Amino acid sequence: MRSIGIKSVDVMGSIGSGKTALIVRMATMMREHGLRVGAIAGDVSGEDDYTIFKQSGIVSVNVNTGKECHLDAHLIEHAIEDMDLDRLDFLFIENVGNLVCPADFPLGTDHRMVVISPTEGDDMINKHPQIFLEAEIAVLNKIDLLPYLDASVDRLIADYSRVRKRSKLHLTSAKTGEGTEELLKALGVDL
Ligand SMILES: Nc1nc2c(ncn2[C@@H]2O[C@H](COP(=O)(O)OP(=O)(O)OP(=O)(O)O)[C@@H](O)[C@H]2O)c(=O)[nH]1
Ligand SMILES: [Mg+2]
Ligand SMILES: [Zn+2]
Repeated sequence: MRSIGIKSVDVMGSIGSGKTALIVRMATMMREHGLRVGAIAGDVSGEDDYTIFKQSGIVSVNVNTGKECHLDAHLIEHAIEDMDLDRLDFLFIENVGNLVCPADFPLGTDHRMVVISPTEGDDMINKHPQIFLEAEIAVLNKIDLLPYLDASVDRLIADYSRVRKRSKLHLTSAKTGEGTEELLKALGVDL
């Protein structure tokens, strides 16, 4: 993908943490700035995320993994056969939601990002350090919900800086848009 001048990110993270919502939010911002954005929707089954991407006007391909709980480079190779990559500037690849095996299967993307949210509790980083080691970008999404939850952001930040020294946990809300411009900067997209 790099060889044809298209930037890409593998979006990993827990189930329901807001991977699709973040991609839609960021892709919309990018498109408003004239960038051409595509997305691959990786799910065990169904077309839910694919349909959301399509409805948001994002060039999209659906990949169902069947019994597998992660995408792999071979699946992506086939998925991009169906995409006109020459017409894209940036490709989001939404991985299957889980914090375990996607970490072990790099897809050849420029960036790897992992998304969690405070509704899963504040022990996700401590329980799944490996994926936070593999991904160079980590996101705590749904921060608009923090006032209603007991999850401690301080604990998540402390756990993250222990796992990945000198890296910063990005705080976002796909709902309000907070933190998404900065997250795009981390992905090399300066709007
Ligand atoms: N309040 C709030 N809700 C959010 C936010 N991001 C996503 N949601 C909601 O959380 C639910 C799950 O969001 P998705 O974007 O589908 O999550 P996902 O990580 O793609 O889920 P899977 O693909 O099923 O693993 C949806 O109802 C979203 O509207 C956010 O920042 N704040
Ligand atoms: Mg999704
Ligand atoms: Zn798996």
